[in-house]
Amino acid sequence: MSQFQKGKIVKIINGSAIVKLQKQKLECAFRGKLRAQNQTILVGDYVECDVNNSTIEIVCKRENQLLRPPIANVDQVLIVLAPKPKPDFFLVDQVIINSIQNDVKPILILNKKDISDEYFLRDAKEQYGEVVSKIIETSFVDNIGVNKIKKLLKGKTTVLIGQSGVGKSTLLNLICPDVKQEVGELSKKIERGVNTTRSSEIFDVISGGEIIDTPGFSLLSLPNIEPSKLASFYADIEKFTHDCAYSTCDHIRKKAYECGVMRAVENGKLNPKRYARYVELYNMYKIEWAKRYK
Ligand SMILES: Nc1nc2c(ncn2[C@@H]2O[C@H](COP(=O)(O)OP(=O)(O)O)[C@@H](O)[C@H]2O)c(=O)[nH]1
Ligand SMILES: [Mg+2]
Ligand SMILES: [Zn+2]
Repeated sequence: MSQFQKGKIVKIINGSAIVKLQKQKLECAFRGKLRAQNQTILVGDYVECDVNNSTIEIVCKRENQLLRPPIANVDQVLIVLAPKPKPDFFLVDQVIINSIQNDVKPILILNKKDISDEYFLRDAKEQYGEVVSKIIETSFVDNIGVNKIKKLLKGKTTVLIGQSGVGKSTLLNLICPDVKQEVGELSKKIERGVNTTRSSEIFDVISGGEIIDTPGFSLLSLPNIEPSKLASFYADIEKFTHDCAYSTCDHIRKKAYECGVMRAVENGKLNPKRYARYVELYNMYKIEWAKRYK
């Protein structure tokens, strides 16, 4: 077998990386040359290793890269929501924006169907039906919808995202043979600080594909977007922007006859909660954007 082999970084730990090669996993050091070039190395990167010396020699070109969490070569993100803990839709919106910006497909999982009421399911579908590429209802404790997820994961690299307590570990334990994660109550976990210490790791899915568990969703911060471009990351809003009187319309505090987006809210064609959060995020982005020049 050749001394040099291609592989994929599945985990990074203090200056070295676990690389998945064809037949084994190997802990490798980053070669000095890579450090000198200031080359960043991310979980998900394809690399060439010198297996005799356990070093990473080359980092291959990336297809794409998520910034937060920092992961390379991602096909899709699974965003898990549940009726409990209470969904943070503002974070969901931002994860979706982050995905679209990086050419990654967002998929929404509505978990804990066993304890969901009609309102939770309808509300989530009304908000995100036109925005994500799929919505799947699941119950990980009752094994409902898990096969649908397995099918979606086959042959893909998927990032798993969701607030603490929605059921991510429960899913991983069901579909990843190498995973035995602790499942538990939100409050206990925060006390132990589990979510703040863990780093991202890629796992093999039993039926094919790879899934990446990410530590905490609250770490996500604003991607760098010009405020005037923000609406283009909202599929549900963007389609009404063609009806605005001015091409520079920001869809905020306009008279309804000037703005197609505000008319759509008034006519019940655009979800008012999605729109209200757009306004909030727009204002945050405006402040961030202005700071760039200071
Ligand atoms: N009722 C119900 N509880 C679930 C479901 N999936 C996970 N849980 C529970 O939710 C809690 C948090 O699950 P966990 O997998 O640790 O969530 P994580 O923080 O996202 O990894 C645990 O008590 C799980 O047993 C589900 O489909 N229905
Ligand atoms: Mg967990
Ligand atoms: Zn407008």
